[in-house]
Amino acid sequence: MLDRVDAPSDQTLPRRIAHLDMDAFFASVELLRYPQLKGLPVVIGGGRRREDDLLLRLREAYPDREWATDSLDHIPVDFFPRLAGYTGRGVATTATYAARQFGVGSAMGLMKAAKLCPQAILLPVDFDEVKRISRLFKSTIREIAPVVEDRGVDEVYIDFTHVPGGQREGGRVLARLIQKSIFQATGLTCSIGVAPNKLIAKMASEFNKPNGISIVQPGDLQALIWPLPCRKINGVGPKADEKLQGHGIHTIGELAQRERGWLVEHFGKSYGAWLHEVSWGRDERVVQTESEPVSMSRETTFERDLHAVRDRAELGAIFTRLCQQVAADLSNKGYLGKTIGIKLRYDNFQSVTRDVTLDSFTADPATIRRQAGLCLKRVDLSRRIRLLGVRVGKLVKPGTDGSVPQVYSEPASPPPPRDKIRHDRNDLLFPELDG
Ligand code: DCP
Ligand code: MG
Repeated sequence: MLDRVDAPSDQTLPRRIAHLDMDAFFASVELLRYPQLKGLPVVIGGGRRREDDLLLRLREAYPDREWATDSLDHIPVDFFPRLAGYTGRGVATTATYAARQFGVGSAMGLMKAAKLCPQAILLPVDFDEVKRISRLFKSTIREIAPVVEDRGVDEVYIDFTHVPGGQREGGRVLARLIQKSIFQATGLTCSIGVAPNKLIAKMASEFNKPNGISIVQPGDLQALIWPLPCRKINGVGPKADEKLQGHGIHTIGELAQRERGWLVEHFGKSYGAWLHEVSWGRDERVVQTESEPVSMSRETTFERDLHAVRDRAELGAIFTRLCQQVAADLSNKGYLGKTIGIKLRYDNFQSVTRDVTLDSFTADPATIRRQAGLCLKRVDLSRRIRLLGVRVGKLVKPGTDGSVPQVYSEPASPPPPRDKIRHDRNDLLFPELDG
């Protein structure tokens, strides 16, 4: 048989991956409701929105006028609560760009924000509206580019490679179309980075915020990526950054100059090798559409490294919560899983995983916790831990393939073979994980 030699195959197209992130998302959602606040410093924080608070006060202040939810855009700017004089323990979830000019930002205590920008307007978050707009902007993108990976309430990855316009000007043409369509559908702006992979796209979406587009080509690594601080890498947190700084590594370029072997020696086999790859801009992860998850997991990096003995209660509680969260994720998306696993990262950044495959499928939090607890007994718990994760894999979605998998109820298999760790000791460390 002859090979086809005509039209060039799509396979020859270079990968173009976009990361899209909404601008000042929670705050922008509030500005849709109160357009009179556009351009002003607004901080979101201090609790959930109670629909009628503002209206009640308005009716008291201006009893001669009709106030309803459709007249919110007539509320005088002076009527909105200000940050000035704020006392309390509230935290800013986000702030408009006008407020950021005063140094106010996400995760800042509201008392500190009040000192920096007392005139800022303080509004609570409306989660229902945030979720509605989140669904709306994502469905708008999917109509234009079908391969979209959901990364949370206000960000997604999009595979531009095979979408019309996705290669033109490095992806700028398609990015512009998406920005325009989202603005038409929601009234909100977003920023987009287009790059050869997710890792760089994620960094690039921040380059021109707000309402910006940044294009990064493979040849731009040295000029655009290497000057950035290591902390800009999605996956380098404050702890890892501190350790890198301790070795005199401040920028991604400096990281790239270290030998892979040196990084592995100091940061562990998997994290060290990963650091090396990312510093050279390499990342092969595909854009994972929601329809076919391979596994679901939850993990958390602790505020401080925890020890299995000294922080037993705290660690046990976190572990249980992770199991409950994974179980909830499974139920919410309608999945059951067969493989339960854990991941630990020690204080020296070395990671270990353990898993067990059950005889039948489950989404039951207690079962997941029990099995994950057994996995935990197979690892070294004498060292301090910086990260803990729980994963459920081998997923099925009952009803999608005509078969209904049996739901797991009781342990069907004996505990996995014991390895060199002393279990009597770990039993002692995590007695509450046995139940
Ligand atoms: N958020 C939160 N707590 C944080 C950070 C963010 O609740 N510590 C919420 C509020 C943000 C939303 O998540 O509006 C999205 O987070 P981003 O980091 O994307 O921040 P913004 O969209 O607000 O701003 P930016 O324009 O920098 O993306
Ligand atoms: Mg955002």
